[in-house]
Amino acid sequence: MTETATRIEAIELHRLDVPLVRPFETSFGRETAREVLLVHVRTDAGEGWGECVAGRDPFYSSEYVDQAAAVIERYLGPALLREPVAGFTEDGHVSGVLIEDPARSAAVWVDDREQHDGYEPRHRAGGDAAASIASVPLAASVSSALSFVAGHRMAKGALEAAVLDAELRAQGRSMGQCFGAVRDWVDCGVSVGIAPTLEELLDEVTGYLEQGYRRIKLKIKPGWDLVPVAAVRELIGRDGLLQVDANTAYTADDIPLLASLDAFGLLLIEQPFAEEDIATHVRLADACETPVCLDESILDVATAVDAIDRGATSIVNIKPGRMGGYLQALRVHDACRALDVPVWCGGMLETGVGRAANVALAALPGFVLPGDTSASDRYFAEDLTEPFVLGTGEHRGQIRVPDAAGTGVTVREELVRDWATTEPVVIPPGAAA
Ligand code: NPQ
Ligand code: MG
Repeated sequence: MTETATRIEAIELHRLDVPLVRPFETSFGRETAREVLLVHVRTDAGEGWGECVAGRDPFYSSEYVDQAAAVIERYLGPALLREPVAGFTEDGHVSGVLIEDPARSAAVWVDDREQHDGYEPRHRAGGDAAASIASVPLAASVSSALSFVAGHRMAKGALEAAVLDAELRAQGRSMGQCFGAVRDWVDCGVSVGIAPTLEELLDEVTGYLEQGYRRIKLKIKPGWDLVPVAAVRELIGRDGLLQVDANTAYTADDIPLLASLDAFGLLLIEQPFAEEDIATHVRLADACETPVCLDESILDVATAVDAIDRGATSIVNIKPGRMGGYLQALRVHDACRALDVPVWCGGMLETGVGRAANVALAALPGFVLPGDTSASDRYFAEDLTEPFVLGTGEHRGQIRVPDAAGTGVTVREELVRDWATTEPVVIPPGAAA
């Protein structure tokens, strides 16, 4: 095995159904199982796994899992299997990789020497996306190799995550090391779905508080907002960290109602209006004290910086899958940090594969609010990897950042087989596109 991955040799897609421990209801729908798409890649230096965050239906975002699998199979996968991969010369030697930062229109040319110098992430403070990206040239080449396809960020992000896992495993480095993690444990919050009754909501929240979660996020929608928020605020007390997420369920007419949430001392209001509607988020931010936080609207570093500049968001929810991958998420983190905008790590009901990488990301210095990085058992009775569990004692309400190579977790391949809904798809090299 060589230490440097220079070529993607094979790509396999696995589709499975993982039952949820309880239904999860949001303003856009009700889930009882997670339809998971896993990408398994083989490089010349070893294998890696990535998880696609797209849901079963195009409700949270336009992307959904059948479509993600199709676009990978038809366009993205074959493009990655074509040789040579960008950034590598004919003989497979690393020649350099162009790293673009759309926020600043800057481009950094990273040469051989920088990539091979003993790279010691613990020696920098964290929050240096360019250095992180330069250290994984194969993963860094994925987004440019796939840029010929418009959109489909979640599909692209799954491929990049798998390549990143493979490349880091070959280097013997963890995601936390690569990203510039500054802590070994991260603070965990929990996202609480819309409940059938107020009583059931309070029971569920009580259970999470007993488990140690450090922050509660309530899903809201018109007709399920002021009353549940008031009740949960009363339950958890004045000092409990509480925020809400509307998943685009409101319109400009609701600005007065949303502003009345100021009475409940929320950390933030997440994405009340449509993904494309930055202007109405600006109006709400001007009309209320509670910080407005965008989720669905933030597609990359450029949209993040723009939304911040326009006053639409003063806190950013970072979801790597929604942004096309962890490397773009690092850029968003750095840009927000430079602008003094707090960020936190969102969640997409990931299995251990995606959760591991999220927890590593959440260990960066700009992640100053607890994430939706809940324990595995918040969603699944059995996870696809060793489960993530909340710590105890001083680590109550926290999850430990994996420190083994790559994601640091092992995919239980027998479960991938047992829970499969279709045969694995092997991407043939040199297909369409
Ligand atoms: C959010 N997540 O922050 C998302 C929404 C979400 C933890 O609240 C399948 C696929 C089900 C994606 C449910 C949390 C989903 C999903 C909710 C995303 O907006
Ligand atoms: Mg959200």
